[in-house]
Amino acid sequence: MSQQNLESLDVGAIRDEFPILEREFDGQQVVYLDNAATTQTPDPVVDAMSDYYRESNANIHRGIHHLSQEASILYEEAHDRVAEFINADGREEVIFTKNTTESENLVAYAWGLNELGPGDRVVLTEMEHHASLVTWQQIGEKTGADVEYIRIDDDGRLDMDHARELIDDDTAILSAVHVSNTLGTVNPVSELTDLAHEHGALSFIDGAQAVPNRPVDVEAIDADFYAFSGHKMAGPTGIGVLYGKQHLLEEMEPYLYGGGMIRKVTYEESTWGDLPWKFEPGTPQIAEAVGLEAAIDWLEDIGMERIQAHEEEIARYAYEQLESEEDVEIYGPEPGPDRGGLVSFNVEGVHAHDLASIMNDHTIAVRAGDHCTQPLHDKLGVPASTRASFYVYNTREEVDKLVAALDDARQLFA
Ligand code: 7TS
Repeated sequence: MSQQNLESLDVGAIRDEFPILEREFDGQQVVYLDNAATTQTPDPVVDAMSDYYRESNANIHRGIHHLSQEASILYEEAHDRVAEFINADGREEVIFTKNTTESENLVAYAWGLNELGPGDRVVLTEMEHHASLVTWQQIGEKTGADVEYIRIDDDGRLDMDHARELIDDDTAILSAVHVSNTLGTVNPVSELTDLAHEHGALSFIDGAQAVPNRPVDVEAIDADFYAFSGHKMAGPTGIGVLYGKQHLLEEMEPYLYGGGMIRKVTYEESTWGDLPWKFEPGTPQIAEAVGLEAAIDWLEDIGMERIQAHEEEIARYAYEQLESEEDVEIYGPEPGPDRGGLVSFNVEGVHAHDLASIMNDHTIAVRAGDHCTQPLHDKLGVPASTRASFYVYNTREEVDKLVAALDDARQLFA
C-alpha cells in the first residue's frame, strides 16, 4: 500500500456518514474505540434497511405477490453478494445465521455432534474466543472427543511446532481464530488449514475480526468453514455468515428445523430443501441481509486494502504511544504484518475496569474485561485488560485523547 493511496482515504468524508460519531456526552464528543465489539453503521446501510421496510417489506419464499417476490430476490441476492465478497463459489456456500457464534454452533452441532466420538481430536488455539472455545468444549463433552489447544508463545503468536505436533491423524477438525480479538494476532490460517488437510481434518476459521478489515478469500485459504458477523463490518446486528464448502454442507444434517428449509413433509418424515435454505429455517433476517449487502458495497467502495492499511496505521500509532508509557503493558505481537487493528493493555496499579471508567469520563469508548477470552487472560496472568480497537473512521487525534486520559487514571488509582 503506497503512502499516496493511504492519504487518499478521506477519513473526514467517511466520518460524515456516521452521525453517531458527532454525539456528545457532557459536552465531549464521542471517541469510539470499541470496534472489535461492534462497529458503527454508516448512513447508506441504515438507508438501505429503512428503504427495504418502506418499499419492499414482505415475507420471502412463500408469496406469489409482487412484494414477496421482490423481498425474496433481495434476500437471495444478498447471499450472492457475500459469496462474491469472500470469493465463495456461490450462494449455496453462504448461510445466513444470527452471528459468528451461531455459525460456530451450527457446525459444532450439525457436523461435530454427528461425526465426532472418543479418540477424535478437536484442535483449537489458546487465543480462541469463547464462541468457539465453549462450543467445542461442549461438543467434546457430549461426544467424548478430546479438545486440545495450540500454545501461544510469549509474543502472542501461535507456536507452529506445537500446531504440527497436535494436528495429527486423530484430528477431525481444527478451529482457529483468523485475527485474535484480544492479542490482535493475525494467524497463518492457510498454513493451519493445510496442516489440517494433510491429516484428513477439516478447518473452521473464525473470521469475526478479519472480514471487517482486510480482503478475505476463502478459496485461497481453502478453509472448509469460515464465519463472521455483520455488525463488526459496518453492517447491522442480527446477521452473521457461515461459509461452508458445498459438498460438506450437502452432507450435513440441518441444525435447526422448521418451515422454509424443507422439500417434502409428511406426518411421518421430512426431506430437506436446497442449499443454503436447508440451514435457514423460519422467517430469516431479510432487512439485515439487505443491510449486510449495503455494508459490503460501502466497504468495497472504500477498498478493503485501504481499510486494512488505515486500521493498521492507527493501531501501530496507538501501540507506539502506549509502549512509550513506562507503566503500560501491551499484549500480543509488535506491529507488523501479523498484527491487526486493536491494542489490549494494562496500566500498572490500575484495574482495567477503573481505566475504562476513567476513559468514559472523557467520553472515550473502550472495552475492559476478558473480551470473551478468559483462559487466554489466565494465561497472560491478568484478570482483565483494556482494549482499544480501531476502524476506518478513527484518527490519530482520537488515540492522543486515549493516551492523555491515562494520566487521570494514574492520579486516581495508581
Ligand atoms: N469470534 C471472535 C474472534 C470475536 O471477536 C467475536 C466477538 C466473536 C467470535 C463472536 O461474535 P458475535 O457476533 O457472535 O458476538 N467479539 C467481541 C469482542 O471482542 N467484544 O465484544 C464482542
